[in-house]
Formats: sequence, structure tokens, C-alpha cells
Amino acid sequence: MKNDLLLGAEAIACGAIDAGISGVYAYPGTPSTEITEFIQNSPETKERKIRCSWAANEKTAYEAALGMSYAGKRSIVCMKHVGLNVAADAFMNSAMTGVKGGLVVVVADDPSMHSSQNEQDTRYYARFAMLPLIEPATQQEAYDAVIYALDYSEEIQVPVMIRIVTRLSHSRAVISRRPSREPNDLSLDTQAGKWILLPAIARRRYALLIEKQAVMEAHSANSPFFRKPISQSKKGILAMGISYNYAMEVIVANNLDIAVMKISQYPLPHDIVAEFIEGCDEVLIAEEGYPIYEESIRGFFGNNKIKGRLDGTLPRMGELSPDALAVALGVEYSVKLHTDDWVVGRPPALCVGCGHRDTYAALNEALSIYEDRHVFGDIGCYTLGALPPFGAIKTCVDMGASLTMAKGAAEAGLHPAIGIIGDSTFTHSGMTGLLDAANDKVRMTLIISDNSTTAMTGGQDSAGTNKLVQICNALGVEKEHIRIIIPLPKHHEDNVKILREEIEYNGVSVIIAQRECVQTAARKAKEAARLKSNKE
Ligand SMILES: Cc1ncc(C[n+]2csc(CCOP(=O)(O)OP(=O)(O)O)c2C)c(N)n1
Ligand code: SF4
Repeated sequence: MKNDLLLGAEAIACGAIDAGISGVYAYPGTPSTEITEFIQNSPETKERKIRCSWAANEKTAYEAALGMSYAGKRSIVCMKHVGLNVAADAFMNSAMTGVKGGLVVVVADDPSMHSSQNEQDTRYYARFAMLPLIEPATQQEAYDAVIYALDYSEEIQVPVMIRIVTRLSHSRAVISRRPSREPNDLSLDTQAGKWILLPAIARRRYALLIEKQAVMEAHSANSPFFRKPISQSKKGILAMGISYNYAMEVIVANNLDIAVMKISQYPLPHDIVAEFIEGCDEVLIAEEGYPIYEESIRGFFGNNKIKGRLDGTLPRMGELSPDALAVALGVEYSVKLHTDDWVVGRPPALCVGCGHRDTYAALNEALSIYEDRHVFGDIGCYTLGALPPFGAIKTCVDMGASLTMAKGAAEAGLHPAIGIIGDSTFTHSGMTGLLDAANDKVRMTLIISDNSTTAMTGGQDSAGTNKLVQICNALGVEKEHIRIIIPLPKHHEDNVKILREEIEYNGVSVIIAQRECVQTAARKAKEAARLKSNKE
């Protein structure tokens, strides 16, 4: 046993390494990014040649992990919650094909939306796909869960999900690590028809998935992450995942006599949950995320007995906390650090010297002669162009939506119709939209704000670096209407002129604003200096 002080995300990474994975597949997204970064930087990864580079998006990541599973080896695929929307087609259908080598899907949810557009709850997806999900409450459980889930996936022959949340992913605890397991050998899946989801086979596979539900529920009831109540109190809490810690913190601090049942594995083990609720007069359902199980439990046990997010006993949205649990239990408890007293809040802003600033300055001036100034934005550092001093974009919905929304608005009659997208977002979900726009010969302009990195999530490699001109041309944009500008103050007048020329072109034009992110450039320079001084 070896002890390490690790973030929850890093504990997941260590669990995967120690469980003998042959690959990690991922697209960055807070709060999941550190899982892959930890694996990329681990000495074991080099020694064992664990495959670990970033994928173009979550769907390509998921399918590649599925391919590794088909070949008999173990893999994990990691993403933030909204990434699962992108991978959903592959994910849902992989429940039907099943797996060979263990496949664990780690999804990091972001309740309270610290750095996300929504707070969707991944447990819905697991229930939708009828797959098992484990929701660790602590960093140690996160580590243990990956090892358990990879074994379980091979045993039951389906992908197993692990759901973590920001608070767990980004806080540290000491983890005991186990000795590493050897990776699986290459052994291709030869089971006839299993992977060919033609209707006749798919129907059989679906029947098999339904049959497995009882086995999965039995596993949940015997889960190593399940805790049965110690107290016999008639007042109960059904605590799921990390909410268990919040409940226990308040109970211990106030010396309360409450029966707490902890659930960390799904499908919900219905029988033991029903028995617990039947034995109580009142049960608080504490689940981090949507009131998914509260809703179904209310259906069985009625509104009088069940308390939770739906009746306002707990807040309807946002993260739970010991404070929220204390209010729900009617006791005094506060661990709030009054950070407002010593940390001055300030609105987020683009870094000084950032190329996106000069792109927006040029764009705003180029558009100043038009009456309708509607620029469709996207997700990345450049979304901050929505705020003062630029106020340059009107939308930010999901990755890739800038250009397809500009296309739709152009088709509705808007001119100029402009989308602005980052280089990583473009290769993640923008390319197919550009193909549509080129095929439909839409009058619109796409600006790719290319800083050669995925800056917003910490500067990971961007899949399209040095390939954007060829990609746009191959997708049908004419060479003369793919223009490169350098977003620097000294090129401002030229950039405004180029933007105006392309806005007036009656077809699809692309302007690539190309300048490396100053933070990534500084980091690379520091790393190069460090390597040089190591050599000397
Ligand atoms: C489906 C999905 N996956 C991942 C993310 C997290 N994320 C937001 S923007 C972004 C990419 C940013 O890179 P880029 O488009 O190059 O813009 P930059 O931040 O470099 O300006 C990522 C990974 C997300 N919001 N949605
Ligand atoms: S991290 Fe890079 S891209 Fe993001 S605001 Fe700073 S300089 Fe701009």
C-alpha cells in the first residue's frame, strides 16, 4: 500500500493506472481535465505505454475507448457532464453492444455551474442507458471505484459509469493505493453479432440488457460503497454520493440521532431502500444534482413522508452543503468561510495581451457601419468577449453553435451573419456545420480565433493546430475566402478592412485570427528554459 495526497480527479487517474488500463480517452472539460493530465504526466504511463493524448471531442474519445474494449483491453473515457451530450449516441448504443475489455466512463458533473452552461445530472444518462453508475463520496472511494468498476464492467460485460462532482474532483485527501494489476492482453471479441446493431440483433441485445438489470440491482445492494444505517431512529436520511459526507458532518457536530443510509451505486437497490423508508416516519432525500430518485420515491411513498429538494426542504438548485443539510434538519451549523472579507471579487476578463482582444476590437469596428450587429459566439476564453469593454457576442449555447446559429440566422435574412469560434471548439463540433454552410452556399462569415491551444481548460493541445486552412478548404470554403489575420494592435486597420471585405462576400468566408495564447506561450517558454538548464 502506498499513500498519496490527491485530488479526486487524480485519485480516479491512479485507480485507472493501478487497474491496468491500456488507454485513457478524453476531451478536456472542467472538472474532469485533471484525470487525463495526471495520467499523461505519470511515470507509469511511459513505462507501460498507456495511450493518453487528447481526442478531438467526447464522441471520438468514447468510440476509441470502445474499440480498445473490443480488442480486449481496459480503458477509461473522461469528460465533463455536457461532454456526454456529445458522446451520447456512442454511449447509449454501447449499452446495447456491451464490452469485452473493461470500459469505465467517468463523467464530472458541475452542480452550481462553477464553470459550465448547465448543471445536468449524469445519473439520468446512466438510468436512460440502463447502465450501472457509481457515485463516490470521497477521494478514496473514487480511487477504489475505478478498480471496482473496471472489474465489474468485465464481469457484467457493459460499460460502467462513475460520476464525480466538482467538489470531489477539486479537493484533496490522502489515498491508499494498491499494487498495480497487469494490463489485459490483446484478445478480440469474437462473439457473433454482438457488435452489429442491426434491428434483429439489437432486439436480442436489448432483451439481454433488460435481463441484466436484476443482476445490476443486486450488485448495487452489495456494493462496497453502500452503508446501512446504524441508528434505529424513525427520522432518516437517504444520502447519495457526496451528500453522505455533508449529512454526517452535521449529524456528528450536533450529536443528532438520525438513521442514515448511504447509496453510491445504481440502479437503485429498490428493496433495501423501500425497507429503510418503510421503517421511518420521515425521510430526507439528499442527492447532489437533480431530485431524480426523490421524484420516484415520492411516487411510491407520497409527499408527507418524503422531504428533499422538491418541497423546498433542500434548495431546488445548486450544490448541497453541510449548511444546506443543517437548515433542512433544523439545526445550527456553519462552516462558511467568510471569504468576502478578505478576497475581493472581480469579474472575469481576457488576459492582458490576449489575441482575442484584438480580434474583438477589429470586429467591433468592422461592424460599426452596420445597423444589425448580431455576432454568434461559442465556448472558450473568447466567450468573455460578451462582457465589457467588447460586448461583442450575443450568444453562447453549446460547442459549435456559433457557426450553425449564424447560418440559420443568415437563412432567415440576417446580414451580416457572423460566428466566432475557437480553434479547439471548431475541430470539436464546428467542422460539420461549416460543411453544411458551404454546401448551402450561405452568405456568412466565420471567424476562427486561433490561439493554437485549448486555453479555457488550461492550455491542452488543439486538434487543428496548423491544419485549419486545409480543413476549411476541404469542407468547401473557397481558398480566396479563407483569410488569415494577425490580431495585434499594429495590424488593426488591415484586419478591419479584411473583415469588411469578407462580410460583403456573397458566400461562406472564414477569417482565421492567428496568434498563440500568451499564457500557453509563456508556459512553453518556461518549460523550454527548464529543460535547457537541466541539460547544462
Ligand atoms: C461539450 C463540451 N466539452 C467540453 C467543454 C469544456 N470547454 C469549454 S470551451 C472548450 C475549448 C476551448 O478552446 P478553444 O475553442 O480553442 O478556445 P480558447 O479557450 O482557447 O480561447 C472546452 C474544452 C464544454 N463546455 N462542452
Ligand atoms: S488564457 Fe490565453 S486565450 Fe485565455 S484569456 Fe488568457 S491569453 Fe487569452
